[in-house]
Amino acid sequence: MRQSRLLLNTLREAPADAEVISHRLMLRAGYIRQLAAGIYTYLPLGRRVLRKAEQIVREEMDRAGALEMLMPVLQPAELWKESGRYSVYGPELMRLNDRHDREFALGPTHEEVITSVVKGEINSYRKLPVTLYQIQTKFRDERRPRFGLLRGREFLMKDAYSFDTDWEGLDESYRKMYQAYNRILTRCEINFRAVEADAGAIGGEGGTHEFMALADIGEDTIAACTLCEYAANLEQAESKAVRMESTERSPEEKPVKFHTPDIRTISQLVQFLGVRPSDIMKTIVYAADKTAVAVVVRGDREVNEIKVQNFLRAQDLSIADAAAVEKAVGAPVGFAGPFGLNIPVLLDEEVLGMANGIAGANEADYHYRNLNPSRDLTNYEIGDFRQAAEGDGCPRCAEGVLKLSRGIEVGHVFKLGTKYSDKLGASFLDAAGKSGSIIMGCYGIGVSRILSAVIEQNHDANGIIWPFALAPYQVHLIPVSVKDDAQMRMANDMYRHLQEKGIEVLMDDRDERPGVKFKDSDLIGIPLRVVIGKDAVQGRVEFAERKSGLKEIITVEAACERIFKRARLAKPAD
Ligand code: 9G3
Repeated sequence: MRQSRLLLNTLREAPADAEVISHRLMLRAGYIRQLAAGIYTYLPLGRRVLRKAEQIVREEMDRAGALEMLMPVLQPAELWKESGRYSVYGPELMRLNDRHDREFALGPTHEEVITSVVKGEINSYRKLPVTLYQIQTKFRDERRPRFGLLRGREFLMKDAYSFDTDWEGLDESYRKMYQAYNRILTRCEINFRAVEADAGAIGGEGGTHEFMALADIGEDTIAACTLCEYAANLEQAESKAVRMESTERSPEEKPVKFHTPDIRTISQLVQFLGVRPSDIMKTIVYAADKTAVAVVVRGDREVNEIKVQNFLRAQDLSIADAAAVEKAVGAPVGFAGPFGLNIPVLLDEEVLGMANGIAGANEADYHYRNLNPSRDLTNYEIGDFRQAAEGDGCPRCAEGVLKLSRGIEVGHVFKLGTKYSDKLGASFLDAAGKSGSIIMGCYGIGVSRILSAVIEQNHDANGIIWPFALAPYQVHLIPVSVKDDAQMRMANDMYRHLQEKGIEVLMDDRDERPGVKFKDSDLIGIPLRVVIGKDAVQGRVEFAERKSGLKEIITVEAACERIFKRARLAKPAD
């Protein structure tokens, strides 16, 4: 491609509302332009990278035996009503009416559609298992789209769905997709972790994993063990329950109520009593589907609300407001405690091990001390309701500790089970002629989000550093002066020779000052560069690598050889 013919405008500055580097660089380097909040145009360079990402996903899906198809973006509301999700999702589900006033949704995902398709196409075990996938635009009306392609309202997703006759089959389908995801993200040169995750609203009976690209601006937090393979989204992460030795008097003392005027928070209690947070039973009252529930964790812990919500199987969970607390506890916020409380109490397992703990007395301005749960508490349920924290013991191995880091979710795989096939009637007849619901899995990759994740992990002060497999072009060929015949002759010869060998070349044939050319070249991030300058007359060029910063003056032939070698390396091993 001759750059003088390419629609490419680089910008000195990014707009102020572009907060993360990937968003800033994609705008400045002319890869995307915003049409509306969370809605982007891919200019030619951006489209080429997106297509490369798509192609890597497609090749690995095909290699895993999945079959590509394409479903409509426009989905009849009836399907979502049949699955019961039409009312579950609020304004995030973009809805519209057609000319006959019939209700439709713009597809945010395709469980309903694919299940209804498979229902119509498959009803015998002989046609199973099968995994179908598509690469298609999705719509989710995010309340706060941000970070460019990272959280858009219209984005490109690969979504795959597996269909099996039994759970062992689903495990196998899931394993194949899991392996394909490892290959895809490895080929994209993304530094990622597969983490145990929470199935969330999608439901489903089996496991689920998220593929996280490590990045400080990532919205998710990962807890990973320093020694073993354990890694989980913090929403779901477990940690070893730690027994803290109490500094209080010996446990035979009975609970004693004592005056704590206006002392409501953990830190006020610590201040007032000179105890440690871990001596306190932090009690928070929640509204779980409008029912008041008290959750108790040790004072130095946070409640993990996802774990509480999953334990209670509640549709929604929120901290009870002051009035609800007053009503449920008989005291204002800050004086709730598990002792003598007559609403359901969820006790984190660490609290059970506390000796002579301190907790609210469920009476204004009073607390109890010397609480020993196994002796003093009656109606409670034990579970893991705490948020795992940095340095906690790994729940899977003896010595490891958990380290927290941030990640961008680029992939998510789920064992769905029969949630959708039951609802939409997708069943199969087994060898004995018995009918059963097809067992499903679903597997998503944010194809457009990959571009942002890659840039977050591969950039420097001068711009983007594309991995070879994703770069819009493989070589940036830069004649320093387009008015110099020797340089242009060599540049054109090299351009033609490389193209004939199938190398993707962008030649900067603009009549621009060298400084502008090199600044633009660093910004758009093409991995290999050949500069043709005054050494052209001796048949020599400067060969440069964007990532390593390597720069060498070598012959044209040597430069071509380096390029061919790098291109051969990039071909995926079969
Ligand atoms: C909706 C809206 C937003 C959504 C969903 C439905 C997320 C929804 C979860 C999934 C699960 C998997 C197949 C590919 C992999 C992910 N956001 N999810 O179901 F109506 Cl507005 O999409 N789907």
